Amino acid sequence: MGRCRRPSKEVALTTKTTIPEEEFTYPEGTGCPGCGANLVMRYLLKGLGERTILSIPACCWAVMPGYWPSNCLKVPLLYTAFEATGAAISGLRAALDIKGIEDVTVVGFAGDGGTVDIGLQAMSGAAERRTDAIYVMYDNEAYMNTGIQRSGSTPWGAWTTTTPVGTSHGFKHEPKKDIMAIMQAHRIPYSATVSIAHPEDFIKKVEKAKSIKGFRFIHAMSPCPPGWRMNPSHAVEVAKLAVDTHAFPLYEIEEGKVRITRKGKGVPIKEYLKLQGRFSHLTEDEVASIQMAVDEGWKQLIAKETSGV
Ligand SMILES: Cc1ncc(C[n+]2csc(CCOP(=O)(O)OP(=O)(O)O)c2C)c(N)n1
Ligand code: SF4
Ligand SMILES: [Mg+2]
Repeated sequence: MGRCRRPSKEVALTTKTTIPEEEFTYPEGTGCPGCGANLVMRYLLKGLGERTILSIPACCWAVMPGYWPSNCLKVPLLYTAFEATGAAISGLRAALDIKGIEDVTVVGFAGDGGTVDIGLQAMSGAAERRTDAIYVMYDNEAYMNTGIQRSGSTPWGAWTTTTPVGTSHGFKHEPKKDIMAIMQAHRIPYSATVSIAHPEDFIKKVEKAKSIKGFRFIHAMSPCPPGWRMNPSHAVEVAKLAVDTHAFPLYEIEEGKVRITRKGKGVPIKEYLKLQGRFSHLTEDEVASIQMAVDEGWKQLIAKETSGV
């Protein structure tokens, strides 16, 4: 088995873009077709460059780099236990500091389960200690690697294998945890939401995060075709609709100040939901209640931007 290789013929870009051309991932990872997490890693590393060390806990991305000696990442990677990303990046930073290495960015890269649930305490400790690192949560809204179990980040109304439709409990009845608010409560210097449908906004935020010292947090929406029961070719379209419907608004919080970076078109939420089989059981009334919750969330975000906090 050889090392993964990028095809020799590069596709020429015809439109002008600020996206750096250099790649720090190879395309032959073992992710599913249409995996949003693949693009999250690709854009993240374009923004950070090769002086980066990753730490990844148990999750899909623990498998996706490939089997040794293959490796689809051009940067060093330290695997860690499911709950330990915050501790692992604290240790990496301390080791680099002892060696006097200042130009390397330490990155924790974990799924939603490994962040909002099992990894929350380690991450909270690292944030509270102001560990100089970037923590990226790729959010596919369930425990995908082990078979689509619900997480604290699964949205209200979604089917998962542990919230099966047609039983007495039915689909997920609890709302998604607001991880951005949790991180804001830690008073970290920078946090941002990013989308694979808006790579320029994504990479700009990563570059900004890289330029800031202390604990930075990136929340990346990450469509998952098998888990979301959708066509793999719809991954970027679904990510775009998440922004346009305000289901996943794009914004950043710098030193406590909220700034929305993309207003979205206010498309009805049903357009986002209807491309995903995990929501296909919902009644019109249930879709209407999701619309109300999304509208309320958007109103609150605008109010935070206007008030400056
Ligand atoms: C302590 C511990 N509990 C459970 C597991 C099994 N496990 C491995 S990956 C995973 C799911 C991870 O979910 P998430 O963090 O959302 O990442 P995703 O798989 O969705 O990419 C689980 C439950 C484990 N490795 N360690
Ligand atoms: S299960 Fe989902 S997140 Fe995991 S590799 Fe496949 S598409 Fe990506
Ligand atoms: Mg997940």
